[in-house]
Amino acid sequence: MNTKVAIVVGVLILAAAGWYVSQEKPVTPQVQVKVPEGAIVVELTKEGFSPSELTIAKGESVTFRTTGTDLYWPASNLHPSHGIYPEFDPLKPLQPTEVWSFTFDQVGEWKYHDHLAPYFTGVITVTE
Ligand SMILES: [Cu+2]
Repeated sequence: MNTKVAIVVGVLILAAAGWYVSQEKPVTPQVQVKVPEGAIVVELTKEGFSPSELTIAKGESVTFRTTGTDLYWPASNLHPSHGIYPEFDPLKPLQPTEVWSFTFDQVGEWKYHDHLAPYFTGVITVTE
């Protein structure tokens, strides 16, 4: 192998490494900043969740957002462990600019609250 070939191979390896490093890593799909089109939305307002009672079909998603400027955190009862439907929990506070969508694949009557203001409560009924 002559020097020219060695240089070309070296440059190609560096280019490939650079490309690999520059690839965007996948972001957590849970948290979005925009409400998906056609989404079923529950809004946290000054008065609490709206609507506070909602019935959906199994497999449908609900997108939570807030009208306020504080962090919020919709999550399954019971507070503080969220053990009744543990997946129904973003596991961290949401920025007021963030929305969070959750797909309900279990039939039932799922009570929830704002983990940061647990006096705000709601219930989502999931039917077959
Ligand atoms: Cu909680």
